[in-house]
Amino acid sequence: MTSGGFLLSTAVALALLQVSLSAGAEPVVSFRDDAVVPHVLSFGGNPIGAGSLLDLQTGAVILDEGLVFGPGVEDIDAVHVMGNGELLFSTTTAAFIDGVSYSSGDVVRYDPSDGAHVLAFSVADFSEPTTSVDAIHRLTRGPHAGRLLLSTATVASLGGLVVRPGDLVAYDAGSKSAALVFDQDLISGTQAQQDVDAVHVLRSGDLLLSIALSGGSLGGLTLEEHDLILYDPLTGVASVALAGDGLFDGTTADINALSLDPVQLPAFSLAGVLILGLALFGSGAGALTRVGGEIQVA
Ligand SMILES: [Ca+2]
Ligand SMILES: [Ca+2]
Ligand SMILES: [Ca+2]
Repeated sequence: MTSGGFLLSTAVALALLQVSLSAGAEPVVSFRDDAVVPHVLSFGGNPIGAGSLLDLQTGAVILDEGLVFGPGVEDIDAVHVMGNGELLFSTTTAAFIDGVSYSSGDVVRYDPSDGAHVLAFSVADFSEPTTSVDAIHRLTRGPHAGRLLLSTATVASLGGLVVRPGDLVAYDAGSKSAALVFDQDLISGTQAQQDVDAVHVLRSGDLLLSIALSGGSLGGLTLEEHDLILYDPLTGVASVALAGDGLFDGTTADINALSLDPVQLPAFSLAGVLILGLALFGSGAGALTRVGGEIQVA
C-alpha cells in the first residue's frame, strides 16, 4: 500500500463520515505525547508531532509545532478551528510562543496566516491555578452560543461550578458563569476513564468526543482512548465514528484534540459526495472500519 493509496482511502472514508456528521468539514486532530508512543509519529508517510495539528482528510499538517513553539517539545491537547481559519488551542504543559508564556489551563487564539496569538481564555478564571484545559469547542448555536465549551484534566472550580474531568461546561468569560452541558456520570469507569479529552459539537447537537483512558463505557459502548465517539444527548446512544487503532501508519495513539474544520467545498463536489454518502448510508453502510491498514466504510 502506497502512502498515496492510504491517503486516498482515508480521504474518501472521512469525506463520507463528515457528510453524515457535518457537510463540508474536515476532521483536525492531535495525539497525546506519552510513554507509549514517540513524540513524532507518521501519517501517510509524513511526520506529525504531538504539538502539531493534522487534517485527517488531506493528510496535511495545518499547524506545525516547530513554527509555533520553536525548538521546545509541546503537546496540543485541545483545539477548535474557527470559521475564519483562526485556531483556538491549549497545550498539555506551559508553552512559549514568541517568548509569551501560556499555561496548560489557558486557551490561545492563533492566526496561522501571520502567527498572531492572544489569550482567549485564562487559567486565572479557575480557582485552581494548576488546572489544565484538555478539550474545547466554540459554541455557535443553541442556548450557549458564543460561549466556550471546555473540559479539564482535573477537578476544578469555574464560574461557581465544580467541574470534573468528564464534564463539559459552557463558560461565559464576561459574566464568569458556567453551565453543565455534559455530565461525566454518563460515562461509567474510573475518573481517568471518564475524562473527556476531545470534543466537537455537530450541527445536529450530537457530540463527537474522545476520552483519555480506555475501558469506560457510554450508552453501553466500550470506549477506547484512540477512537472518536459519536454521542446523541437526546437518545443516549453512542457509536464509534472513527476507530483510531493503527491510525498513524500502523501505530495506535491516544487522540487528545479534535475539531472539524468548516472548509468550503465547490457545490458540484459537495453534491457528488452527498449522493454517494446517502447511497452508502441508505444501504445500511457507513460505519468506519480499518481493513489492512486502511480506513474503510463498512
Ligand atoms: Ca491544556
Ligand atoms: Ca477532560
Ligand atoms: Ca482520547
